[in-house]
Amino acid sequence: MRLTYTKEAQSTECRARAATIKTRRGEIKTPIFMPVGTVGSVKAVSVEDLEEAGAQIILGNTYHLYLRPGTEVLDVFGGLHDFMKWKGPILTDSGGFQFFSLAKLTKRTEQGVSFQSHIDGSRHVFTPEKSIEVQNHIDSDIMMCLDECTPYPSDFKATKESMELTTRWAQRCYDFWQQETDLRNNAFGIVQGGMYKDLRSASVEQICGIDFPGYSIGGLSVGEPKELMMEMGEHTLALMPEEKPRYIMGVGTPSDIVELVSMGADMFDCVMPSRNARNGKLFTSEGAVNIANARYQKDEKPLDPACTCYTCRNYSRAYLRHLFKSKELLGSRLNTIHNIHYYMNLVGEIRQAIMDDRFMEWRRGFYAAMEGGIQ
Ligand code: PRF
Ligand code: ZN
Repeated sequence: MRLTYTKEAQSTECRARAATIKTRRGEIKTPIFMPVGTVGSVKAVSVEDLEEAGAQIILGNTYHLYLRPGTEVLDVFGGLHDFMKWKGPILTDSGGFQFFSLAKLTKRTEQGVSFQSHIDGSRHVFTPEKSIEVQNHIDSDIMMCLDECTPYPSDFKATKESMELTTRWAQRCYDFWQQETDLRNNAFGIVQGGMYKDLRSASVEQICGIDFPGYSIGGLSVGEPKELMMEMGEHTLALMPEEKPRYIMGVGTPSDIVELVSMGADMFDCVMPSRNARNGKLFTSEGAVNIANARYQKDEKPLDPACTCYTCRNYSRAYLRHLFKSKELLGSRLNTIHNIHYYMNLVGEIRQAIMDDRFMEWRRGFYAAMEGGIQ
């Protein structure tokens, strides 16, 4: 089933918008944050924890799931959903990004990418067609095209060549999806173009010229200064179609999300809430907290008095600090529950503010509450 995107509100002060995306596995209310479940688990938490935190759609990684457990195991369960027991929509990244960050001896040709597994050193080849084929076995509701995330910094010529390769691969992904699958799931194109506005414009023209049900922006938050990321994001978002979802890959901090929503973005994913949780870095309505800090040793208050998550309803800062200092596994779980709840609550508040056309006012309050400690 091809997903539908129905806009429900448009801010009169900025480009922020709220919508409902309908997939065959349920609705997604945007703007949305998607927790990252790389290998078929959002690290440290259960599907029930995710549901209680308000997650609507989660992310999986084709590179990881292909290497382990592999499509033969997933086929026994008819895909990832029944394997991990998550009933809602799943989006899978194509592998394009992970090859370059994780795999060894990566070699890219026109045909695709050959790489060595980071797990056992075995050699594999991924083509655009193969990536969609594997994602079709995973049975993710949204499959991403194989792309090349251009490193930062890269010169104009290298960025242009890389961006044009991503376009050719996107067309091959589209053709395979249309001709070799039953179209029960959706494929999204990925815009690249590095830090060059004319290449971003050209990429939008090429990628959004292919009739995907949605589009994403890749190649941001790869080491560039924040202002440059925002400049590229704003430029690119403004050129993308109005009537389809816009997804920013691998971004970002709470304030990144607030800013990119104001520029017209709908979907986000990032390991930040889950990874930071395991490192004791917790997001609160008053700014970031490092739970290891000695000031919390005897603190009986909940982590964030304004938070309604399971962790904040039941436990003290002192206990969370103790679990973290003792490297207890429960600490990772409780911290992850809180941080994911924080992100889901953040996008929920943003959405409500857009629906009420008071997003800019809400944004001022969001920054004021941080007391200068912007996160
Ligand atoms: N491409 C893909 N996945 C990604 C990225 C990308 O450029 C990024 C960059 N922020 C994160 N994840 N396929
Ligand atoms: Zn909480």
